[in-house]
Amino acid sequence: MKSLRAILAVASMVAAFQLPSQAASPSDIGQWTQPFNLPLIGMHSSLLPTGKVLLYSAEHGVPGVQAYVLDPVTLALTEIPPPGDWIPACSGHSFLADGRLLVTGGQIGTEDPPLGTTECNIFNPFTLQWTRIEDTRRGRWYASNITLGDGRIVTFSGLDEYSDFNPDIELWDPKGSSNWQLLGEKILEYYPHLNLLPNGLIFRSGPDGRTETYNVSNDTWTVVAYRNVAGRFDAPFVMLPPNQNRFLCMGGNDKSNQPNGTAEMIDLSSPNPQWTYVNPMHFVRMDFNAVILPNAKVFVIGGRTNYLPEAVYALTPEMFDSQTLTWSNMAPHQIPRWYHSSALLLPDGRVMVSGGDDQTTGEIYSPPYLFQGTRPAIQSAPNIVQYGQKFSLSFTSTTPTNRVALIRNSCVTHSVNMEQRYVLLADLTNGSGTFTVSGPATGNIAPPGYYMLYVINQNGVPSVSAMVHVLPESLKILEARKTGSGIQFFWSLNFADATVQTTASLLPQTTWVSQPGTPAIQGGRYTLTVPVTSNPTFFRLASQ
Ligand SMILES: [Cu+2]
Repeated sequence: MKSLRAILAVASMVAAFQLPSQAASPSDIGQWTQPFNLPLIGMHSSLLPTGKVLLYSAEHGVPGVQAYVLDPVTLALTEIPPPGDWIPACSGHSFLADGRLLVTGGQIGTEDPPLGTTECNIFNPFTLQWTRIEDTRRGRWYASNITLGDGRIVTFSGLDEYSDFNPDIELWDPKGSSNWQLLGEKILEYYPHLNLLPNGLIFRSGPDGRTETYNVSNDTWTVVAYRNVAGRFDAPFVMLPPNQNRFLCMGGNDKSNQPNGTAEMIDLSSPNPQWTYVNPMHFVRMDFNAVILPNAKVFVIGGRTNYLPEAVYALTPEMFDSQTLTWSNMAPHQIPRWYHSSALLLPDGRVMVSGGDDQTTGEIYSPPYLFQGTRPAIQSAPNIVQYGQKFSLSFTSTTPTNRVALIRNSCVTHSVNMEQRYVLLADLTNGSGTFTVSGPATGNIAPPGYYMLYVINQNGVPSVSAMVHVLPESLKILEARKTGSGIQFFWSLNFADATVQTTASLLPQTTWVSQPGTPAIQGGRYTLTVPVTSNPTFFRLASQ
């Protein structure tokens, strides 16, 4: 505690130094809420399909293991204890197509050097339950997950149960019966920086300087280019919107624990892709986060500007303009957000940051666009968006041209956001109205799962988003079986949030009643048995 007080004293000096020299308005630099208390440090943050945030952690400020679901609007908390003695801190995670979060590994005890567990669990955001799945072959502490275009998940790297690097590349198939399937072996640094490319290859852009693609179908790695800065450990990476072939890396350290502030970009669609420097950040940073905003800018938040002999914190976030490639300082936050902090975009366009070792608080940031006039408002959007299929979207906007974009729900830890992805759908003219928009062409452009659908006006002001479910197929009952007590329905694995509804007659139209019960998974499909109380009764599936 003594050293922590010293650190906080330094931090407050830094805060004073970093304040903008002249009073800037929220429409230029945004605005923070007051910090609010949390019962844990926000080491792992995942935006759920319900718009709530799953937070979990262990030690580093609060003894033991903690997991909570936070409503980012009311700040209400629901405790969701992880099962058994599983410690999910320092795990890997990514979303399944049905909105459940698959978590690989974590920690065994509090050993140093750390030991990785083989245990894996799935969190269901609709029932708020953890379910254990197959263990990985070896332990994974600091592993990265990635969701493929067909909804399968691959996990890479981490330390195993003996504290050795785990070379296994393993695949989990929600329809499979032989999980985890070993795809290949390669020693990779902790928390590899992975993005799915539109061509289906995985691009690994760090944290070390050899950047390369991985082909899941034939276990082939191909070097793309070497970065100018070899080591960008403890730093985020971004697939730079709106083009899914441009990548941005910034800050980090080369394992010397001295951070840098440089930034580099690569365009994989060029004939000979090379990393080139762009303008550096105004602050050197390590242990920070990068959040893609609906206006296609990148918000960089937190980190340390110095490590030894005394940690110094960056309290001034920066905004990267993906068009002009320039950085601007934004409003400072109050609490140091460093190692074990996390930040993610909320459905209303704000950004939540929480954690950092010993920091049991969160703060929510309203970017400048929330002070720049009337926001577009979505009047109707579909629940389900299918690949290559047109859908109808109604909204109001005060500007003639408007953009429609999807941003995939984030899950982030240790500076690494394993899901963050911006999908441009349309640039529309004619202001307000009802428009026909096409869904993403393929799963490699938008892996199946939940996304925030935003309408962004020509000044970069976004609507509140609509949560949409991007899928290859629509919601339908696949099979119904008569049982002793009623009818057992089966539907596609993609719909964890579906419920069976009944009605007594279709004409005249009567109320649909949701049937009680939690769907079970059986043979790779969801199922629920509904008692038949009247005859005739009509059935349908409904999703949130
Ligand atoms: Cu850690």
